[in-house]
Amino acid sequence: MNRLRRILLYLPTLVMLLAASSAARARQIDHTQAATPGETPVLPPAADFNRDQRPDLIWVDESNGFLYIWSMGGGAHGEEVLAGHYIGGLPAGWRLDGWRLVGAGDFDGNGYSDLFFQSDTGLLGAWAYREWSPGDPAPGLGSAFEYATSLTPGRVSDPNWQVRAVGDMNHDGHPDLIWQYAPTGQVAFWLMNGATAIDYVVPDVDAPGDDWQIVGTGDSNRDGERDIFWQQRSTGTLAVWWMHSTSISGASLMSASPDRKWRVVAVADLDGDAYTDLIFQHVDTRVAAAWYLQGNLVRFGLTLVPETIPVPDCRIIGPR
Ligand SMILES: [Ca+2]
Ligand SMILES: [Ca+2]
Ligand SMILES: [Ca+2]
Ligand SMILES: [Ca+2]
Repeated sequence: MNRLRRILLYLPTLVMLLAASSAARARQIDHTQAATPGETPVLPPAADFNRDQRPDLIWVDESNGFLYIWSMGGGAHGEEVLAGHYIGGLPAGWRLDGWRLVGAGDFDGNGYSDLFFQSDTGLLGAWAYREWSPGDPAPGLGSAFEYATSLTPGRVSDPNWQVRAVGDMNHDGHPDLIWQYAPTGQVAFWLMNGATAIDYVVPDVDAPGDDWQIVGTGDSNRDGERDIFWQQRSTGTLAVWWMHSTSISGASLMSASPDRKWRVVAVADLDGDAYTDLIFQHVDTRVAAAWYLQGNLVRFGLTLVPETIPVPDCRIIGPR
């Protein structure tokens, strides 16, 4: 890589750092804003299979591709698991092709959370869920797998384009795809109508480099606009892009960042204060924890209850 290109790639990181220092001053004001637990979140949970308006966390057992949820919402801050459910398994063929879950959202508009997948070869698909009925697995879940479909277009020719998060950016009720180009970190959006992409947007900002990964989307500042959360892989450093639809209106580092072994694995508003929170899992111990956010301020952190499940190949993979 030539020197100029290297400098260009790292510029956005500098911009993020500079933005962070001014945001750190603004944070003094943010401190005075108390969160309001119990207030109805502006954005509905991306994954809410039992439709209790509280977020679910999605697990995969990598040994067999089975998917499970933790229905969250217990404890003082929603850190406690209320119930766990099996929600489906990746078909063998899909597993062979290296499919991975890339996000959740109600793509067909039936009021039930659905799942989005991408394969290592660039194929794109979704699973639709419907109301649970007698005879379906997982009684008590409230949802049942209905059908799998390809998205349109059904693939990207370069699998380095990876869906990193799913969420409705442009307020039309359809969850959109948030992409990154792995080698450069370049961001792009596919605006969806159900399972069909009807437009794409590349935000007017330099690519942040391959070390900065989008780890999820949610509302960081409670303005009803969906924001984008970042983690730098090599350091664990956290950042946020505040968005207005698909335009970036601001960027900041978070007031704290974890050790790089704590990976953000899901993004959801656990305590229902309408500020989206970050869920981490430790790479080695698999312990899961949450940081409760308000803008770029990390208010406090808790380990989830239980803090993990004792199955070696299980890890949290969403929603993001
Ligand atoms: Ca649905
Ligand atoms: Ca949309
Ligand atoms: Ca926002
Ligand atoms: Ca919250």
